[in-house]
Amino acid sequence: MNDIHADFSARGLIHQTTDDLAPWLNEKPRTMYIGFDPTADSMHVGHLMQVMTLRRFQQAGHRPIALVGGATGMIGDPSGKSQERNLLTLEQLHANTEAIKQQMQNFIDFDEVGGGAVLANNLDWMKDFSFLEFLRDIGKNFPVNVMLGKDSVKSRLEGESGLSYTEFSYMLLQAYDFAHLFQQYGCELQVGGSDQWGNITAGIDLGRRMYGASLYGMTCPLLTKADGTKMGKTESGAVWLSPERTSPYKFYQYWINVADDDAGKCLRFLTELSMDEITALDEARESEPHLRSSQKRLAEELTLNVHRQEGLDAARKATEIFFGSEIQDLSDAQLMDIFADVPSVKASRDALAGGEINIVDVLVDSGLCSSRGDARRAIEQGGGYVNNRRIEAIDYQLSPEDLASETVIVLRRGKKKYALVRFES
Ligand code: 383
Repeated sequence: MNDIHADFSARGLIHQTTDDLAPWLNEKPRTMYIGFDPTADSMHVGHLMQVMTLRRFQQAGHRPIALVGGATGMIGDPSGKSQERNLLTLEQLHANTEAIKQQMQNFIDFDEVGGGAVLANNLDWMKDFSFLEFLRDIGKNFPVNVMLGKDSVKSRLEGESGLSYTEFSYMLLQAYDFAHLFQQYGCELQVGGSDQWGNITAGIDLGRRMYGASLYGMTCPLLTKADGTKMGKTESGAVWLSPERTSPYKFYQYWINVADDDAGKCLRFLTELSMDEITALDEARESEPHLRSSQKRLAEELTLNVHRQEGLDAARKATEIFFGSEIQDLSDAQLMDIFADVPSVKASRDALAGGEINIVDVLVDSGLCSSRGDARRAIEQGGGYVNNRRIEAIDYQLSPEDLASETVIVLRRGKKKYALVRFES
């Protein structure tokens, strides 16, 4: 068993703990859990950090439980949320739960025989609980004054939107999970982001009252940028782990563009690179920042981990294309992903098949050149490209063989100005 506590502290992964966990963790293999509510059909970068935490425990010889909150997802955790949430439909929740369970298996090995990792769903033990039973057996253990003192509740009562009885009750469900997992699996530690402290300590109290158990809690810092905003957010929303929501290329690009000030934290929190390698990268960021070796390493490592070799290859290929390498054999979807912000024009497929489309005309029609004279000069000076291949002749006629994907030809003028021509019948 590795000294996981030492590794966590070296990485800055420990925000708060209930006790000094080092001797306890180093004594023998322990069972611990982290919960994830199925609020969407994919996890995002904030979740990835915690999935990696589970994986670090597993690799150090402990037993992780990944809990997907089929029941808690029906309610919605008020922790860290300034407003009451909308309820998801049962169909949505079911689909989301299945999707997240599936994703979880890419990171944690649940097949290990005998005492291996567990994938649990709290709906399994909550669905048969009656309301009266729950109030009598669980609710009785919760002093309301203590509940009112939790940050998740206090901040809502102080804010404008208040909170419903339903969200107020959320912490009882999460607390009961911890007690239940202790009973069923001997789980003694719950981990989460710092937003989860109140729920975790609620579970520790409940475990003591119900079973006389000594339970432990640990929180990790939230993954934020140097400016205090959340890491893993773009103008168009979260950076997701599912390739349908965030393509491997976009995912890769996100990490390539991380600021120097944030790169060290990302390497520590999200990757399994050794601390030696990470400190060497820290030094390289100081001495040769222009090489962006941290960002490259981060993007490679995370894309490989989340999207496998295939996703990393696609992301690399797309990046090379963006920087000018020849484009061929892509799908429309891949092209649109790489050139999402590039203007496009429509043209006739029949005209393409008939060899009726001249390079000079299409450079003008696409808006890349202001006139036929301008287009001719661009080509003569070596600045006219089809699919990143230089076109030498001003009488070049486009043909279906020039299609880079099902329906698209990519035009370029000079170093960086792109336009897409979509051929529709
Ligand atoms: C549900 C039942 C449990 C234990 C935990 C839960 C979920 C928990 C929660 N977690 C967040 C989520 O689901 O809401 N109440 O989106 C996030 N986590 C982790 C981590 C984090 C938290 O899944 O800080 C970020 O990812 O704890 O916001 O018995």
